[in-house]
Amino acid sequence: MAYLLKTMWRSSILPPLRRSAGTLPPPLVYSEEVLSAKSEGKPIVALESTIITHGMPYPKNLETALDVENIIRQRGAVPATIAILKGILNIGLTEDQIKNLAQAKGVVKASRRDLAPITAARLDGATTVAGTIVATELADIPIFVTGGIGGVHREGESTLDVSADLNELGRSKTLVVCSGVKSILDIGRTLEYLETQGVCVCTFGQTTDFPAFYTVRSGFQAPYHVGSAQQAAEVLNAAKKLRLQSGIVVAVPVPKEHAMDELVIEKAINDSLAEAKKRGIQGKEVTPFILAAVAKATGGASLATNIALIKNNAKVGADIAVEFKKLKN
Ligand code: PSU
Ligand code: MN
Repeated sequence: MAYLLKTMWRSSILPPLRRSAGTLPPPLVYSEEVLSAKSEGKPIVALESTIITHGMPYPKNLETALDVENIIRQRGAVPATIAILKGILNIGLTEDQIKNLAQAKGVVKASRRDLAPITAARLDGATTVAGTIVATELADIPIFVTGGIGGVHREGESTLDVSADLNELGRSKTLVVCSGVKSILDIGRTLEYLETQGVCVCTFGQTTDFPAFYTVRSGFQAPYHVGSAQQAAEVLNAAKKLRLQSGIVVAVPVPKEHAMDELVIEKAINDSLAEAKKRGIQGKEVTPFILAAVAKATGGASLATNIALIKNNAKVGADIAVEFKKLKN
């Protein structure tokens, strides 16, 4: 094991990491594109991979993953899709690696608690928001784009089903761009929990109306809003200077023309939640099950909304990364 880690360290020419004597560097591999972006000081945007393997069906998952990467490139930043391949944490994937992942069976959904066993057993793992944040901290990539983060599930006060994404946000320096929290979750309690964790939640735009993923408004308020990518970058910069070690959520509402009808989505979610309960779906299976059931119940409309919002988030995230680089931090 020690030998493997040493060889990987040399072969991937990692940038220097602060480490104490006697500890090994983390087993990371950078894609060529991300490695040169790092050495040239270009802005980088991290992307998760659970959305590819567990969040969307093939081939839409593949098309979306590649489109999102290209949007980030067009805005002047470099995408780094993150996944574990044969036990190695990959920061940036090639097009072929994304193609394989999009069709692979048996890829493990990898949150923080799954990272060590997947690495030890040399398995493939698709990182959730929490898993991806662990990687972005190791790779020093402060900006990460996704569709939606996990949260407190409905009835979470009795099931204790609270996504590890929220704790990870509480202990990381990452800024996550998303479209808020889906109403498959308890949005109010999710915001309360983020507050407890010290996560700075900002909406992107002129109001503090917190978005509900498929729809523009959830009925809940975020404590802050940022009016531009530059302002978001300034908040990230201030957090860095203050050495807060806790995360920021930038919640971007889905563009109006792609938003779903509130009643249609609420009914689809309620039916899907009832079905999940009836079937006894539990633990990490809950979110993927409900996402698929909602997509089916809406005849694919929810999937189209999901794709539209993540593409829009990619634009915002890339712009924030570009602005963040301009700041003398
Ligand atoms: N929400 C989505 N699509 C997704 C997920 C959430 O719209 O693919 C994934 C993300 O990877 C997120 C994870 O981090 O689900 C949360 O899972 P859980 O609730 O089991 O923590
Ligand atoms: Mn859960």
